[in-house]
Amino acid sequence: MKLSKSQPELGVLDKDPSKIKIALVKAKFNYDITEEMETVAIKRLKELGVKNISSYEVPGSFEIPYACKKISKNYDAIIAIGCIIEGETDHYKFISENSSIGIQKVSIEEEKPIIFAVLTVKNHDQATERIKNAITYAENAVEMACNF
Ligand code: DLZ
Repeated sequence: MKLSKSQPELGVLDKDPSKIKIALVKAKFNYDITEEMETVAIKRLKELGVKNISSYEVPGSFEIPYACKKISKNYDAIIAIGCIIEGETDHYKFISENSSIGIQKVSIEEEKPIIFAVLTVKNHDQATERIKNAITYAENAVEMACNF
């Protein structure tokens, strides 16, 4: 079976990736997943020629928008990394809603690309399967930082 790729390859970039500054804001909650996503994203950023990479940690995905707002002026793009796993209560709903809406709000307000690398999944296996998505998130950050 031929698998279709959901996204085309990285296109033409208007700026040299070695000149851009990228920050990663990573939630520590579900650390085994988010730490691995950070490693994968940084590896891909370096492959694409990004030299200036900074990392920040926050307790959970709920805190990501605030941290992004505080640091946004210093970077060309931010990758917001989190992992929200559905639990037995409604807590995950409030965290995922506020994290996603908050990240988009800060992105528009600050006119700064913030890549939504927050996984919202039903269980740990689903999260593990999606760690590799961090490759695409790194590419998205470079494309947005270089072209906008
Ligand atoms: C409290 C909480 C819960 C239950 N689940 C998650 C989760 O699955 N993923 C995540 O990133 N954070 C979770 N948190 C922590 C909240 O994001 C936040 O850090 C706390 O509610 C403190 O504000």
